[in-house]
Amino acid sequence: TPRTHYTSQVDIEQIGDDKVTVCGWVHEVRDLGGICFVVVRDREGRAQITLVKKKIDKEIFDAARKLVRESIVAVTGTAKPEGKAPNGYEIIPESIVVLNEAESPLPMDTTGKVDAELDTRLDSRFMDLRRERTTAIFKIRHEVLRAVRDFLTKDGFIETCSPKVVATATEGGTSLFPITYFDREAFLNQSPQLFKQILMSGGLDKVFEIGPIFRAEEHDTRRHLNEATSIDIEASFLDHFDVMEILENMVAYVYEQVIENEAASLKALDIELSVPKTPFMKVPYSQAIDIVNAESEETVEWGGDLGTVAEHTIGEHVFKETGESHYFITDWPTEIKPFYAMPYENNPLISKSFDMMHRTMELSSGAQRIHLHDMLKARIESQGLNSDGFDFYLRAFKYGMPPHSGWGIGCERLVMTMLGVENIRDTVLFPRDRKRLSP
Ligand code: ATP
Ligand code: AMO
Repeated sequence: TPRTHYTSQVDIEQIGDDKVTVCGWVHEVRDLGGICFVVVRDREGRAQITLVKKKIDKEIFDAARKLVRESIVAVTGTAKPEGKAPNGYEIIPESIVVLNEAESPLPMDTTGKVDAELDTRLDSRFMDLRRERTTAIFKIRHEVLRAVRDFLTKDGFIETCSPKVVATATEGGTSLFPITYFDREAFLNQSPQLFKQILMSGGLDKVFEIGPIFRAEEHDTRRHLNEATSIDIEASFLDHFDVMEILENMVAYVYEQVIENEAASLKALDIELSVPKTPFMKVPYSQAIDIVNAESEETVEWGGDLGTVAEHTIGEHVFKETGESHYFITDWPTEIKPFYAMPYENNPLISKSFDMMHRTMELSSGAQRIHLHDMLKARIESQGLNSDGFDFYLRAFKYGMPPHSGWGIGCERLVMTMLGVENIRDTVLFPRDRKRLSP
């Protein structure tokens, strides 16, 4: 019995008396004696199957009453208008084929009536995905990535893939996962950073990548994963201001597209989304620490990193001033940014780097990069790294490397802040954290 329609696609006026077949899960069986309602659920919604005892074949009626919740069925019949049913129609079945019966009791509730713990839901992700809210998050995540690809492709970016098994670290601060690569030590990549820069020497000019990054974060927070999805760009002949503009426009476009194409999912999550206003406010680092020192209990000296309290203080300050959640912190001290960030010519203590922030957390980091070989090598060494390990990278800077800039933004954090999701794990199908290695 091939499916003819998703439950949301059954359009009575168009279909008339033609037969329809919907396939899905038995969401609910309501047996009222003389009448039996079976609700079948698929990815796009639900359909009511109505069986009136007096009007229908006894065999079908008896079989319908005995359907086990969450079993897989294919229902063929004719659709009739019914105002009280989901999507405004009901199906009078001719046949109900059970393709696979579910065991009971179920490992968790899928009706949304009982609020299961995150851990329970993640342990039974296959069941959790049957909840409307969970499906909605992943439909929106799909739309976010689709819109990102669309935006960057239209802007002339080429999608590339970099290796995930690598020999070097790129981002100070977080540690690497070591792996055995035949008889050598290797690591899971923290970022496509070095590879996207090498591609600038190759002349691809503007590239992007959407792929996994691995970070051995020891701590267990609501906003860190050990495997995350990074959206990265790198572009030649552009400076940090140019790529900040690309970033803010991309974020605004992604919001617009989600509003336009995922209205039903937003509704299921009870979210009214508005598009962030561009350009985002730019707060230089020195001003950011003044805000922290004036408006919070914390003191940050020039050159210090910004912790959670600091980020929140600045976020609230910006929100009060602009009514917007997104902003940039620019001109960071060179020493607390990775070696590849370009220092300002007239004041090398600060760099052409930025973080793009949401009121609640960091969303993205980026910079104009050092494109000069000797300067880059010196920066690597001054950060206490052995430049020999970076030979494969440094070579690309010797024979014609254009000036370039780029950024990386975490897909999960983008979705999380957009939807106000409390825990980042809710935006990943199978999250990897300190404790979780399966499913
Ligand atoms: P009813 O009383 O008809 O059972 P309700 O009014 O209590 O429904 P609804 O918001 O209509 O509640 O939906 C109930 C649950 O059905 C949702 O919370 C969700 O778990 C599930 N559901 C609905 N549509 C889908 C879908 N497309 N995919 C997965 N689950 C769904
Ligand atoms: P950074 O280390 O700031 O920059 O990472 C960029 C963005 O990736 C996301 N992210 C994470 N999300 C969830 N869990 C994690 N453990 C995690 N780590 C990072 C965040 C973060 O802002 N190479 C630079 C980018 C560049 O300069 O182009 C980099 O990796 O949203």
